[in-house]
Amino acid sequence: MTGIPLDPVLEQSSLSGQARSSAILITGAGGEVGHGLIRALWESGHRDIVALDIRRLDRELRDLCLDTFVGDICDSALLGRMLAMYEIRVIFHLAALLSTRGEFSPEAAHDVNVGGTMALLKLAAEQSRSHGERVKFVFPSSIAVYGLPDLATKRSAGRIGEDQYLEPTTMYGCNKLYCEHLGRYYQRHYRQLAKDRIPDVIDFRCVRYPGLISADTVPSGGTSDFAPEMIHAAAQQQRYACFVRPDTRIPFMTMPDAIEATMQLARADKSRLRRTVYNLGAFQPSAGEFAAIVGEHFPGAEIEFAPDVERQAIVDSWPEEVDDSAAREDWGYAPRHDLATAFGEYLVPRIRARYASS
Ligand code: AKB
Repeated sequence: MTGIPLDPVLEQSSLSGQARSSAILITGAGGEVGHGLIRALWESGHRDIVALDIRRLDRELRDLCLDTFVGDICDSALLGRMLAMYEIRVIFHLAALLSTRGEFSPEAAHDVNVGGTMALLKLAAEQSRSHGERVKFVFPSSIAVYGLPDLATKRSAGRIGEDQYLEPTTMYGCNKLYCEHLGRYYQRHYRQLAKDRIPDVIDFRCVRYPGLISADTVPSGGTSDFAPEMIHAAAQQQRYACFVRPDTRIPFMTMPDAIEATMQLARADKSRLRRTVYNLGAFQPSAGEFAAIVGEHFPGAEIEFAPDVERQAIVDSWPEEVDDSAAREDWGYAPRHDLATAFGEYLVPRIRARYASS
């Protein structure tokens, strides 16, 4: 099995005396990344996936899960019910309110993004204490943690390393950055003055995704959404008004590469990980270059540029390119798709097939 090193086993529950199945928990399971991750875990042999989402998962995904829960990640009674049934060994904590949506209700974003992560870190620490093995906590962060002060700096900064320009301008970016720190805290310093402290109680691993482009799902609530929206609109012969200028450049990667990288980091030998947080990049077309390629593949595409000042400012604060050399060196990150193969081998054939059959 090429999956996460974790055998489905039955454990004796300390709470109820009943056997509890070992499980991988995925929060935000119904989102774009959740769709791909559940499928990839299933294909690599996992039959121990427990999914949690605020909405009921569609049938196809439910069938790939050992169990599914519908509810809020901040609901401690729900988390308690889950723990009464399952020994959680690995957590992929995907649930989040993204950068655009978060600016309409920043406090709600904080509740979900920070409150939810805190609840799960606590759950992970308690699980580690109860079954005696460190829970692996895999956390996707984002290029939204960066905050370049102005366009001139963005254009001259080159490839941004993990520790540069960390002054995010969105609530989502602030939340992700803080949760990266919380993960590091729980891993290294949690209850550092307590007599019964367990050192390194969780195994926290984090990737910073760039904008993601999936052939199977269309994002909502993000600010990097202009690229996936553009290609999905063109494939359906719909006009698209792009909300950023044509010269806007940020890093992107395909969804299969994001899923593979996330699983690769989860599987990586801990002794090789020099950091808790890793940048990921793959290609960084400008919005204009992206539109031109969409036009080559979908000749009738009608794309106009109608920048939205506020959303433009958010994207202008994100880097043009990230330095992902640490991920490449430490755990072999190597995205399959560059811009040409992303379109030619993945996006165009799959998106065409998707809308041809709908
Ligand atoms: C967003 O646009 O908010 C997300 C992200 C870059 O993390 N896609």
